[in-house]
Amino acid sequence: MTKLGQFIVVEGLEGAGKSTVIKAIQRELEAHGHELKLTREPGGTPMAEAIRDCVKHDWQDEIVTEQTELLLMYAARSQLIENTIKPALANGIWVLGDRHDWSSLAYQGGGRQVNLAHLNAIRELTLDGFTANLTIYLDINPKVGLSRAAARGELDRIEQSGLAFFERARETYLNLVKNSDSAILIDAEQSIDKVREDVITAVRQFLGMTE
Ligand code: Z5A
Repeated sequence: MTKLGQFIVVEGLEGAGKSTVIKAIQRELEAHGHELKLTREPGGTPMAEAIRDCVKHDWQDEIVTEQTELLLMYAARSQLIENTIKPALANGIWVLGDRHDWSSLAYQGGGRQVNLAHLNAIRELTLDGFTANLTIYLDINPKVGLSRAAARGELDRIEQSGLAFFERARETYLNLVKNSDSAILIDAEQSIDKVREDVITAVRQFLGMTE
């Protein structure tokens, strides 16, 4: 029988260094002989990528309501889970995700402060208990993260949400890590090399538990 793949997710605010550490994790997992599928959220299937364009776009005079933003995030997630993540895991392929459900809890739940009962109802509908095996949360002060993101060019619609929004999102992430036994916090304000080193140590520990 094929051994199931594992789902590892990297989470964090903008500029935390997710893209940077994902490359290092990819190398590590492949060196251990795991076939790997990379995903990003929102996105990762043709339809979910179209939703990503839609949700990041600045619609100028048309207000994107909190409800629309929330529903689009979970619509994209449902497409990705059912079409890509679950089939990969069932075939023994590991999945490495750039963001997943915690992003919605942090940004829509914490940042936008959407009604939590509604958020949980949509989560239940979409996820039905599906969850990552390991979440690596890169913790960064939003001022530092946003200045890194801004140095790369113009900020997108969500990135323009203001500091208080990102402070609430960070607070939510910190609570999620505190209450999870499958997540690890990495200090993302350290040098890139030290962040990479800490992340690889965490991944090796996880590999030790699964191999
Ligand atoms: N979103 C949401 O609201 N709800 C949801 O459910 C989901 C997402 C799934 C996705 O945009 C947006 O959607 C995101 C959350 C929202 N928006 N906001 N705001 P994205 O995928 O385009 O953006 P991102 O995920 O935030 O990616 P990012 O800004 O590229 O961040 P990153 O991948 O963590 O950072 P990076 O590209 O690795 O590094 C950024 C820069 O910092 C780069 O120049 C690096 O060289 C530099 N860097 C990285 N690490 C360091 C260290 N340690 N020191 C110094 N410099 C560093």
